[in-house]
Amino acid sequence: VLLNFLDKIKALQKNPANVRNLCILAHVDHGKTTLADSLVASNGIISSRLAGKLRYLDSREDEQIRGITMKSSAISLHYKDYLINLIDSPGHVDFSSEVSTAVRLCDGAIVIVDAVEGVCPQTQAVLRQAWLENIRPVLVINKIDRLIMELKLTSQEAYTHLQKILEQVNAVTGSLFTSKVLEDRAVKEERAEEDKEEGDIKPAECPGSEQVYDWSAGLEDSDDSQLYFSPDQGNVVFASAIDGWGFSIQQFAQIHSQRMGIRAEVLLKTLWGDFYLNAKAKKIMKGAHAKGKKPLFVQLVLDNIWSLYDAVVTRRDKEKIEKMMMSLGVKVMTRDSRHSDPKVLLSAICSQWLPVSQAVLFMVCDKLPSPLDMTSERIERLMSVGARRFHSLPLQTQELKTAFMQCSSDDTAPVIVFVSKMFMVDAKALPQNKQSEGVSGQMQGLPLKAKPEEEEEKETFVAFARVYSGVVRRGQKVFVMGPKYDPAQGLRMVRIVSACLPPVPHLACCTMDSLYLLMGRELEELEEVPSGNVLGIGGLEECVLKSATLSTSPALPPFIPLNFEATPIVRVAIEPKHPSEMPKLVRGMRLLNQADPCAEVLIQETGEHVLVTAGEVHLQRCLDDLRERFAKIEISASKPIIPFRETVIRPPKVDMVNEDLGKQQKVAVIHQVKESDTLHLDPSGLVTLTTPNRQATVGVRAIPLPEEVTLLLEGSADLIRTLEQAGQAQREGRTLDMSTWTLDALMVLKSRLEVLLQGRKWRNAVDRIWAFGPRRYGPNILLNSVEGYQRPSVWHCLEREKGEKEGGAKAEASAIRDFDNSVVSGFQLATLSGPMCEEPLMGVCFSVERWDMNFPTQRTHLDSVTEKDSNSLDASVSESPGEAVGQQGASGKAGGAGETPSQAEGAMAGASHGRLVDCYGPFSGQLIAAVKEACRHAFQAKPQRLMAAMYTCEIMATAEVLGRVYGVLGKREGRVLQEEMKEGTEMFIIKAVLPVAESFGFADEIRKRTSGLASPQLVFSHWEVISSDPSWVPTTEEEYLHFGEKADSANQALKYMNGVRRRKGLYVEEKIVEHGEKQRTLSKNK
Ligand SMILES: Nc1nc2c(ncn2[C@@H]2O[C@H](COP(=O)(O)OP(=O)(O)OP(=O)(O)O)[C@@H](O)[C@H]2O)c(=O)[nH]1
Ligand SMILES: [Mg+2]
Repeated sequence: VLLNFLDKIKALQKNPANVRNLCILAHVDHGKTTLADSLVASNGIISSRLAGKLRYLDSREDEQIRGITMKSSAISLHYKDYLINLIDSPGHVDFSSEVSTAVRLCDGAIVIVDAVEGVCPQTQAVLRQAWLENIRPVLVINKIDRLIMELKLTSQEAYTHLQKILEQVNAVTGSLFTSKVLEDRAVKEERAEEDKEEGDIKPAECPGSEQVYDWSAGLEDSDDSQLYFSPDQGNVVFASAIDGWGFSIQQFAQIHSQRMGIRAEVLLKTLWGDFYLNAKAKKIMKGAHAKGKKPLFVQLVLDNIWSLYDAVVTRRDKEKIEKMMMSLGVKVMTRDSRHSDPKVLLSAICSQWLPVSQAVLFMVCDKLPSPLDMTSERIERLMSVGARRFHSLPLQTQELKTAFMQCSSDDTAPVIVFVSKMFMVDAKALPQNKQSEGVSGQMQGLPLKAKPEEEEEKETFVAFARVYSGVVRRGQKVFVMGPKYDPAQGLRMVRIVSACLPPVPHLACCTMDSLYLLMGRELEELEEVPSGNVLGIGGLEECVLKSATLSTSPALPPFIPLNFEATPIVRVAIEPKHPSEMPKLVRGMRLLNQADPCAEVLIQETGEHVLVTAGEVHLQRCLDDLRERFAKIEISASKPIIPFRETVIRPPKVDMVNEDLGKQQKVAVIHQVKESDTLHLDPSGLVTLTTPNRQATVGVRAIPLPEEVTLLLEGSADLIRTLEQAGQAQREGRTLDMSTWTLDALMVLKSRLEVLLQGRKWRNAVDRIWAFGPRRYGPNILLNSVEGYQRPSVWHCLEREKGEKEGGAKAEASAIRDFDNSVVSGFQLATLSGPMCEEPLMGVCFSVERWDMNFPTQRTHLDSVTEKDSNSLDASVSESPGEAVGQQGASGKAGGAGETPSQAEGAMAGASHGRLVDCYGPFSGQLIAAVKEACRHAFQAKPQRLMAAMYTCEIMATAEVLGRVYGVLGKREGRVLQEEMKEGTEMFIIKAVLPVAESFGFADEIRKRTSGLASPQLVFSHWEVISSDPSWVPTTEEEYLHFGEKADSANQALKYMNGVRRRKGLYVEEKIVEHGEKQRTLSKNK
């Protein structure tokens, strides 16, 4: 049977017009895997009696136990002469990266919405993901049985309810569409502009061509009729996946047109909507609502279903059931009709009468695009990595677009494949190994690689991939394009795939050892896979980490990176139970890193192995995987490491007990900075510091950035990174070809900053921005306020991009200009880890107000230190901590970060040959250290605060448990933002924010306290200043009464800060306050 099946699938694969690559998307628990079961059962892979109970695609044990899906998995099915490559995806936020891996490989999606819960946060998220990847969705409104059995709605009420749900979903799509139209318009404008620049054909000369010139077209002209979900469009199915039924109104239109003698087309238009049947006149009329009539949908559709449930489940009326079965033409087995659970009979009847698989599969084949329908817009987007524009790619690269569009399986067509993730399978489960098993035990050593037969070699990686062009054959060699590969460069150096490549940056060559058909838990071996199909590829683990672009043509650029919605934020340190097993842990973590799209694995400077995950559930899964699959050892994980940010605020006006502070506060703060002969602090907060060799003095002041500015900087990180790259390119004499869109976005960013930074203090500030940091794009600013020091601002490269003349060539070579980069580096280090607990800074502006250089002898070789040299220094400083520590690795210790300048010193010492070497080391190093220290002290001269990472969550709960939900939230420092009744239900929706630090076990606690009624999903939202001052101690009688001697009951910030310091092995001051009043003015640091 299976062989037949396989042959059939292989034959279908060859006809891309009849291939549908699609994924199932929804909020958690809305019934994706249950629906997938029905579709799988329709192919006889599992029995239809088990459909919905088995959850076949949840192949992991923990998926079955927890009842949630944790990974995307694919299965190929046939329906009529169509091939359906179906991917089930998880709905839990923690696994949203798995959704991204699924969506990328598809052309369409089934979006499921629970009929009771309606549109939930993840529903919106997946709709947005579908939009971003340009794939077309169809809708399934599932769990309609709950409206009957749980909410006990009448058919009429249910109809109103369903209408509302449809409105909600369409509202989300509508807003996505609007923003997209606006974006499209921007692109059109860009094109029009480009054409103008090139000075080619005028509009009048090409009346027939596309209306490129009609770019004034706004929303009103855009065709959105295909866009919305509407039953009469055939893109909505109503279903109860668990009871096995589902229908679209086409089916009912057909049924009733025969029975009632009304044309099917008429019924199709009127079955959904405000129409009713006028029995006397034998006519369908409009205005059911106004006239108080039953809408057709209720009368002809819902009433049938309602009475079936009533007869079978509620009243168990044997006679009635018999009659209904007769009229529906349904026969059931006696063991079903006699079953003690009426649901068994119900689903036996329903799955014959209105089989959900037929309704869904028909809709999918009818409404979703085939691989041949790839739009040129989608292809251009896939190929336009970074800020590059498609039209600036090499011609050969642009020509590949045709290959995508043709989706040809000709031998001449270039092979184009995208791998969206790597997943691990037990080597024993691979088909080639299964066969050998039967023959003899000796054969087992043969398969795969000729490595010694070891325990560890039992698992291999398979790539989750899709062919976009050409035929993929077993044993074929392909290029592997790294994310930074530049086809222009590659084309100059290589032509064809061969084993011995010249060293092209970011390009490798790999052999596809084996090809598989993905069948859920099983894999079937294939010899070749034609264009347009989803497949598994073995043998890539050496050259593909998580995702990759493969091709036989070096002209192909890497696809744009997957769009991940979740931010990995929960980090734990991991240790083997037995220290000797460290190597196994290291190997296991490496495998985990490869197998999980969003988990990050890093080794901190302290030697700790750190795992960063998207949330608690994800963390648990990663730990289980490490224990059972990847490391196969016992491990222990630290408590989650919570990230914090450090910032300064304006001096507060009142203290902890709301008393006016007057001048005292200032004194208390300033005493944190210890003055010495090289360090001076003036009462306004300006810190001046001189290098040990006394050749340079810098004066720095820390200023809190307005909150909106911090937010804007944080949200624009990618843009700022592009700006930085452009600046870098410019300094190296190259140009980065940025798209008009990016340029415009940067101009907008600049002008928004100008608007937000108003007032005397910020005069011309935006043009004086020297750098952003940490890592050159973080949410802190270095400001050039040095009188008489001219340097180009960070926006300099924009002006040039816009075609304006460079102002006055290079800034005149001044003695201090050479050391510009040392100042920036010092700032980068200072913002990477702050003085409170070595966490990154956020929302701080360091204004350099003084920078004096005082060289003992006039240096004549000044000009020999070229721009290039200082740039290479800069690269080593900005990149190495980022790379080694990973995205959020900034929690690393100062010691680790401090290593970087010493490398930098090396580079600089080489560059500045002949410079005097004094006993304090190279001068640039001294300057970096001085700037860093000055920034730290300037920071300490201001009131300091910790910032906590915050989650938002939406909790759905019934009125009875609402109080308990608030109780749990309150205990964990959560804050309710909004509470409202979900329309048409008894449920309340509570929107709240909650510090990540207090979130562990939150979901479990809520679930327990509400007996499983409310289950929140936590999503990282933003950073928030903790209002309490960590350096505060009670001093007055009243404060003692309020907070107790040590004040630790109240000072959450201090508790967090000391927690972090302890973890990092930093000095933690344990306070013994004896005489409060005296204590207050003592230095707190030492
Ligand atoms: N009443 C009712 N329950 C359903 C229906 N479909 C699914 N369920 C139940 O809903 C729960 C979740 O179903 P799943 O199919 O695992 O949901 P899912 O969308 O795959 O969940 P995740 O993959 O974790 O996001 C299970 O307990 C199902 O039995 C339905 O049509 N009616
Ligand atoms: Mg599922």
